[in-house]
Amino acid sequence: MTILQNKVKKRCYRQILGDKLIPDQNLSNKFFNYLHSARNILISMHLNPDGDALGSALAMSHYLDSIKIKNHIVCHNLPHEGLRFLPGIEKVKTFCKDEAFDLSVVFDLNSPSRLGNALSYVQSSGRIMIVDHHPVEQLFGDFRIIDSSACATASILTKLFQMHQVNISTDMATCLLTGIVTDTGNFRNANTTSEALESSAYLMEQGADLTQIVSLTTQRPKKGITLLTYALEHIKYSGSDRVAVTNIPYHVFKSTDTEEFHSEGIVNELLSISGVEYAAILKEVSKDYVRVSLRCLNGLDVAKIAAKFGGGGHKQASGCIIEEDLSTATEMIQEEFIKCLELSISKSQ
Ligand SMILES: [Mn+2]
Repeated sequence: MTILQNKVKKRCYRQILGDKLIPDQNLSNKFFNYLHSARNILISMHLNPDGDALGSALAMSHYLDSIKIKNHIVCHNLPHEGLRFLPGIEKVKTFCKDEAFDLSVVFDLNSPSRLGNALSYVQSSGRIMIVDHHPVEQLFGDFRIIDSSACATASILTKLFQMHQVNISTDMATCLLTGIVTDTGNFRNANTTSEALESSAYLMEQGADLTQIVSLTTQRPKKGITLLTYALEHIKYSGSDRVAVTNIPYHVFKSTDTEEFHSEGIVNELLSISGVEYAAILKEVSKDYVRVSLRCLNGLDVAKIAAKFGGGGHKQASGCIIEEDLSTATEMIQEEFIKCLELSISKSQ
């Protein structure tokens, strides 16, 4: 009985996928033509790489290895501890001695400024291809596949592989599914569309272990719990408790011997508080500036606030940097949230 059910399910997924393959076949053909005619490919992504950027980059590298095309992965930062389980992660470097790349493929990037030190490598290559799902901030590259309705860059890449009938290995599937899992917040964020689930189901069929990926990407190191405790103890509520903002000062990072990545995901805990619509965490990772992560409920928009401070991202999850002291920056964000609340009240009246 169970076996029969599994069979039915599998066939069903393939049918759905067969009907809904986007981007179109033309784009996909071009994409693979460019890849296959290159001899030495540079793979890159945005700085402070997340699961989606790294997952997509590594899946591409595994694919190129399988068809014997030389490739290198260069990123401004090395992957943080929480993502070191990804197969092939040791390939990610912050520099590359290699020279002439005839092609760069850049993932999860909507502005060249977010390449950091990898920009010069990318610019020196013959052709630049971009695969991304963010709203474009600054047009970049010679050939772009951008779908801002996609839950993750990894999900666009999964579709491209499917359209080209690429044999997705277990390692590739693990990398791609990690991208989808992390960008959808374990299938909880508003971008968890039926397509996100279809792609994920397909990747599980190719051997990706969802349970293991979720547990590896959500586990916090002990040090991270110290930061979480601090952040939760210092939440400031405003706007009739519809706004929750917290911050972590520089001295707390120092005294707990932690880095920014240890605080990842804390902002989501703030948004999980019942009644809270807008949430932010401000991290004084350097004495010179404060890094801000913004979140809001579905239907609201924090990307606008991030843009005011020169940042960007998605409507429900954005970030920016503020060059002020921690308390001033915290007040500035609280004020922006209150303005948003007031605007929504006046609109509804
Ligand atoms: Mn992404």
